[in-house]
Amino acid sequence: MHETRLAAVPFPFTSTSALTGPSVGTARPLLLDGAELDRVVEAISFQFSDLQSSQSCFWKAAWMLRRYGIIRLRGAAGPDQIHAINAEVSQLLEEIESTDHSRLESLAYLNLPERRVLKGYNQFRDADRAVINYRVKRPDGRSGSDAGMIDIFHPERLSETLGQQIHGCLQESLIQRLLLASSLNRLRVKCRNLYLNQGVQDTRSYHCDGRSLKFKSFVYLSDVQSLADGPYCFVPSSHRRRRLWWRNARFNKNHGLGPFEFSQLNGQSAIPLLAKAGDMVLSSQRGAHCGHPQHPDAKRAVVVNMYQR
Ligand SMILES: O=C(O)CCC(=O)C(=O)O
Ligand SMILES: [Fe+2]
Repeated sequence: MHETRLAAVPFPFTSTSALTGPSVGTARPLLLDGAELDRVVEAISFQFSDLQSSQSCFWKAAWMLRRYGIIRLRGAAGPDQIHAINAEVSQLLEEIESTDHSRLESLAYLNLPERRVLKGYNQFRDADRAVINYRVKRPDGRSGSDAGMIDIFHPERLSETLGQQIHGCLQESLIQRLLLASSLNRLRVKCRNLYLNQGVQDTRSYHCDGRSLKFKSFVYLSDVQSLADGPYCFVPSSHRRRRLWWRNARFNKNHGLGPFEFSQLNGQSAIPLLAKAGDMVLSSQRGAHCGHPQHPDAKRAVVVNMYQR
């Protein structure tokens, strides 16, 4: 069944669409594509409604997540839900891009390119209001800045309507049960985000979000059909490969890179998680992942939920 289909992917993979990047001495994985990609992603895909109605589907999904570190859940949110949330998000985006921020400033921290009020992930995560964080180029010019991305922390606090819609599509109680079955740990929701990417090209390369047990669920609000749309990418099973992590950590230390970069992924393969609006990707953040650089005209919107102990 699923397991054999995934395991049957030949090594090394034949795909040629590796990401290319400017960073010196780093080696990216090959990105699967075509029929090979379809086969691998189908094997880790489940209908969200089957997860709710079938115990065996639920346990299979939990097991696949444990083994591969990533699954795709089709139809976590319905078309009406997605349509409604997108209407709210586009109004919000219009307001962010306008010159009048008085209303937004009264209910959120606005971290705009020319005016930073909060600094660093922990301050954003622990803020008492929503944070609208406009990612900018790094002062030292290093790559991977996600410049141009609007990363909204705690978007559910921006309005009651948006709050209800976000809670509706995140399906937290089922995901928490699934994570318990998969990781044997009770995980809590630590932070919700809304990623708004419009032609973001300088995305951070492969990395993990630390070494502790952490999962993210990504509900796509827009169809992500090709690499140009900037899909989430993941190296299957990398969350459990300690030696791969040590090899990367050693290289990073010797070359002045951060400990959580996956800079040495030569010979590995990654999958871009193409999916439709309403689908959810559930991922172990210990694994090697990145957002693929977008075409300058492409747009992507994702609701993100972070689970930790
Ligand atoms: O933009 C993306 O798809 C990935 C961002 C990322 O690295 C993360 O959410 O941990
Ligand atoms: Fe990440």
